Formats: sequence, structure tokens, C-alpha cells
Amino acid sequence: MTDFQTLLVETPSDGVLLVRLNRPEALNALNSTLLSELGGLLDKAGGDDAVRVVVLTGSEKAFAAGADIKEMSDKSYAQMMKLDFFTDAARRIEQFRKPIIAAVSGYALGGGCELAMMCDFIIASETARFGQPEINLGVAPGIGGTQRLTRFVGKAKAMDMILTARMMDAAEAERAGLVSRVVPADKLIETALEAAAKIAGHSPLAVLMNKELVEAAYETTLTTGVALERRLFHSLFAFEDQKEGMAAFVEKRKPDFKGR
Ligand code: DAK
Repeated sequence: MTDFQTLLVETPSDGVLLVRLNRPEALNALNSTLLSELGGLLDKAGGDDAVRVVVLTGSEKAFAAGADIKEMSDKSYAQMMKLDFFTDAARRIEQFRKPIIAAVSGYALGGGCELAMMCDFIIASETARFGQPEINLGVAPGIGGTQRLTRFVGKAKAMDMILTARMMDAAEAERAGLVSRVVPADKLIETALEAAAKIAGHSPLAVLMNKELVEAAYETTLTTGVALERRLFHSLFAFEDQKEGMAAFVEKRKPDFKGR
């Protein structure tokens, strides 16, 4: 998993893949190379048992300042339709079954904010700024911004941000429920990696099921969601990891989950 033009990839600890968006000259604007590299990397990581969780980050100045405006500006309607350049990458991110944590410092704008929102949760540095400023360019969010932002922060703030293009700082984003925690800039990666290591130490099967269940809360009614939860809870008793987790508690030792 090396040799990318637009990504820097590391394995800082067992089971954790750290992916840095790396187009410093364009504040990590998302172009077709970056999206195809990220999609390909996630496809590989999805099938690799050694990867249990992904941390996605940018630079201190920008997580990503949006889709690459220079790449898009001259495209015609027909080209945009044919290219459909976000759809494939978005699908691969949305369908990635393992957890992805977005560690956001600086700008997360337009497609950058949408990319962060596609992750499972966002840890933000105090310098993070979120926005959907597409209206300034005469367009609208195009990879879920109008839908996800509204679900996360509610209609009033979503309308305000999307129609005025104002940015939300980290403190407001945390109050509004867009981010799970805010930490000092120099602690961002450390905090995200600690959270990732914690997840990587859990039963990978239980992690997959827990992720699926929380995602279902956005797609289904409460009654159906709770019924699904009960069924998946029952089914976890088919795995050795459940026996190991409960035995370890009773025996006052650390569990050794095998993902079976
Ligand atoms: N695209 C391309 N280049 C960008 C960029 C972007 N989004 N953002 C910044 N850059 C480049 C700048 O042009 C500049 O390059 P040079 O001039 O040095 O060559 C370099 O990064 C540094 O930026 P600045 O000089 O502007 O830096 P500042 O600190 O002064 O300002 C800023 C930072 C983030 C406030 C500013 O750069 C800015 O406003 N950037 C644009 C933010 C924005 O409008 N984002 C939304 C983009 S539209 C689709 C679905 C969705 C989308 C598209 C298609 N389909 C379904 C097909 C999504 C659209 C968007 O995200």
C-alpha cells in the first residue's frame, strides 16, 4: 500500500491504517487522482485482515478545501455526467465496512466537509473549520452535504451554512453534534490514533456489527432498527469472540479476540 501521488499511508500500530491526504499545493483539494487512490486503498484495506480501522487526515492547515475547483471549472454538463467523478469514490467510502475516523485540522470545506461526514466520526482540532461554501461558486454540495449536514446539525444550522457559506468553528461543530470531540491541534493525530487503537483491540466482528447498527439508525424506523439490533445482538453469540470477551471479564483478564 505505497506509491501514491496524493496520499501518505502509514501503519502506526497493529490494525491501524493512517491515511493522510497529501496535495499541499491545493490545500488537499479532492481531484480525480486523489479520489481514485483513496477508493482503491479502501478497497484493499477492506479485504485485508491486518487493517481493522482507518484514520483519515489532512494537514494542519487543511483536511481538504473542497473538490478541486480548477479541475472542475471548465467541465460541461455532459462531461460532469459522464465523468461522475465523485460517485465511485463516495460509494467505496460509504460501503467501507470497517471504521474510518476523520481527524480534521484546519479547513474541511465543500467536498472536504462531505468526505469528513462520510467517515464514522470526526475528531477535530481547535483550528478546524467546517463549511459548505459551494453557493459562492454558483453550485450546490454534490456528495451528500445537504443531506448529511442537515441530519447532523439540524435544519437551521445547515440552511444557514449552505445558504450563507459561513464556516463553523470546532467549538460550534462540537455543540451542534458534527464532531465527537475537539482537542488541541498538537494532540489531534495522537488522539485519533488512540481511539483507533482502542477500536482495533476489540473483536473485529463486533466492531462491524456495531458500525452497521449505528448506520441503520439513519436509514430505518426506530421499531425496525431496534428489532435489527436485537437480532444482531443474538447473532453475536455465534462467535468465539463473544465467549472470549465474557470469559475474560469473569476471569479478570484481557480478552484475546481472534475475529472468529
Ligand atoms: N480547489 C482547487 N484549488 C484550491 C482549492 C480548491 N477547492 N482550495 C484552495 N486551493 C488552492 C488555491 O487556489 C491556492 O493555489 P495557488 O493559487 O497557490 O496555486 C492554494 O490552494 C492555497 O489556497 P489560498 O491561497 O486560497 O489559501 P488561503 O489560506 O488564502 O485561503 C481557503 C484558504 C480554504 C479559504 C481558500 O483557499 C478557499 O476558499 N478555497 C476554496 C473553498 C471552496 O470553495 N470549497 C468548495 C469547493 S466546491 C460533485 C460533487 C461535489 C463537488 C463537486 C462535484 N459531483 C457530484 C460531480 C464538490 C464541490 C466542492 O467542494
